[in-house]
Amino acid sequence: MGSLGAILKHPVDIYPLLKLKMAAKHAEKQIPPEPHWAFCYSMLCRVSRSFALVIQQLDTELRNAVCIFYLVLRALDTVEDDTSIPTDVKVPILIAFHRHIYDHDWHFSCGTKEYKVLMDQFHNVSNAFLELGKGYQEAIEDITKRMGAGMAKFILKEVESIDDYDEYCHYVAGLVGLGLSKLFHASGLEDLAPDSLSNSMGLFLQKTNIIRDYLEDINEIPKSRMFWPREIWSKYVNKLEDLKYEENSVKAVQCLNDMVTNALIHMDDCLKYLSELRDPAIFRFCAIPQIMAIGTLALCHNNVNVFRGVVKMRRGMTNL
Ligand code: D9A
Repeated sequence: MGSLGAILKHPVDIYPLLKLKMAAKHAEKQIPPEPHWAFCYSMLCRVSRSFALVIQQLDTELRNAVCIFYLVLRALDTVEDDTSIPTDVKVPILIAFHRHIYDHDWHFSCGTKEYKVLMDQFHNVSNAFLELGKGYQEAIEDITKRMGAGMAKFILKEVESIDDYDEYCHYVAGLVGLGLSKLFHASGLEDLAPDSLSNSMGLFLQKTNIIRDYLEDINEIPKSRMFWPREIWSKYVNKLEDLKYEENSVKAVQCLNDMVTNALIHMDDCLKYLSELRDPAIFRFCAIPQIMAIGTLALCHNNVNVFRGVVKMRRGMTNL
């Protein structure tokens, strides 16, 4: 269905959609005029669909820092995900990434499509990074360093126990929560949130994605790594891929519900985190992804279609 058809089927979406579009138009005028900033914001739109709209909520200075943080993390992800890079090449890049962002002309070609453009033109991101305030730079550097080291560790290690699952999610998502809390603090708009609450913000989003993307990940060629912890799925099946076969539907749904329950543990912390924010723009920026995640979990819960095809919420704003 075309996007206009999708909207007309849900007329109550029209007003909020228009409001968002107008806010986005206004926000566009605040983008710094230099070409490296234009590159960063156009990359953000190409790689992130709804995140690009959500980020428009923020004050200009903080928004620039979050935009660069997001692109640095995406670049790090691109290196981690590229299965064609040999481990002995990949690991040193991940570990040194936090230093590459200070280098005006560092780049490493990898990834595909828009990610390849991001990697090839990475100097635009480092040049924009170097224009951020010191407080923002230090927060981004610290998180990039810890995340790169964590990713390197998990290249050789599989997610077996629930502790491994939480540890992996901490590196790739919990640290994003910690970093954003530091950026909010550096802007002077918020107190520094406790690390454990910031961590939960990331874990809740990441675990929701891992649950939703089961089929996409298990069917990927070349075979991608799986993140459902053995400690959970082994209670129901002998091999993780057995969950997708029709004869195991009952077990699969029980396992799915177990995974959903595990993700819901973080809800308490997320609500606490959100309740302590002061700035309304920062609140919306943080709350929107959480609300999408709750909706996605509700959709996945007890739903065998997670193992049959994509279970995705309708995203009115995505294709406009
Ligand atoms: C976020 Cl800077 C993410 N991740 C998200 C998006 O939200 C979080 C990556 C980089 C940054 C931020 C996010 C937003 C607000 C507050 C947060 C926070 O913490 C306090 O992160 C914890 O998913 C990726 C991780 C989960 C790995 C952290 C939201 C997002 N949504 C997708 C939609 C989708 O279906 O994946 O990116 C999108 O817009 O494409």
